[in-house]
Amino acid sequence: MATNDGGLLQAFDLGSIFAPARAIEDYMDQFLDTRPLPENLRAAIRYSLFGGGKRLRPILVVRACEAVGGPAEDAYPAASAVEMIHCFSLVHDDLPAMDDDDLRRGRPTLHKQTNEVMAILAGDAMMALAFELITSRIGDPQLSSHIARELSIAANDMISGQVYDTLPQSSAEEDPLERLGMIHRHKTAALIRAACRMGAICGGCSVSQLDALTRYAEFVGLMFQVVDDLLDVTATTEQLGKTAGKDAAQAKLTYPGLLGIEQSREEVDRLYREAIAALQPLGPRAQPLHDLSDYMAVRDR
Ligand code: GRG
Repeated sequence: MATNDGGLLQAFDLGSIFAPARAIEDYMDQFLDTRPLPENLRAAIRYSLFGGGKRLRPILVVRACEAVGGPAEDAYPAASAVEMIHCFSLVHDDLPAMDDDDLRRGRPTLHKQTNEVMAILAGDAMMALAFELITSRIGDPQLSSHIARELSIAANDMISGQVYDTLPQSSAEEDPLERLGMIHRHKTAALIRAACRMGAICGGCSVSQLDALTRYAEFVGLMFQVVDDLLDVTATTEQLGKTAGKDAAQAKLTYPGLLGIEQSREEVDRLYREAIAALQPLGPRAQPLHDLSDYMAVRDR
């Protein structure tokens, strides 16, 4: 049983929600072994990919595929590719020119463990590998190009979100809450949205199923980042495995900064309820996605 202060009270079994994570790690591992890479680059990629992430995005791919009646295995290439893009973004986000962080997933960031050049190149390589994986492992050319398109659009949205966040061109009149929503929808929610859409597409979804899962993803994607903002204020560095209190230290625009902690929790609650409502048309096969939103609302790291 888990709860948060926003009034959600849900039961979920974390072990079973995340059970496919191991198979996806094996899939990435085996794919990486087939690639002719310099050994130091391979080691750097491995350090980033197998560094203890929660695997939320690949699990969303698999669970969305199952929610429309597809087999989990059909989602593994897209699930692996989205995790590679995610790891790429974390490695680059941690660089001195970006967030300048020393700690990630409870360990030194990649540029601290190796050096900046290697971290830049390992990030670049993970981006390219993600698309190589999709185009070489999804046999149906139409499906493969559809998945590559979904992921490339999301990766570009993520980059735009990082630009909105760190290199703003905004005017003083812009509503800060709207600006924050735009940053988060691009920087964080776009990849979560792509994860759900790719899973649905791999599972052979109908248009209405894709619409429902897109709506679900947009709510949980934003909710994930509001929770992330809250954790930055309320959790410890040890708990998060990354430096806590960073947003305030860098004077970042955040939900707790704009709305306060209580109202941010209410926003989590609202987004959670909208996400659950969006799942309704999918029926009982969407229960794991329901459970995942429970976890995402109350996670503590
Ligand atoms: C690589 C496409 C690309 C873009 C580079 C650096 C950058 C541009 C974008 C930053 C994107 C970013 C780091 C967004 C933050 C999203 C976020 C809260 C990530 C943490 O996700 P978790 O908690 O991490 O799922 P784990 O470690 O569990 O995998």
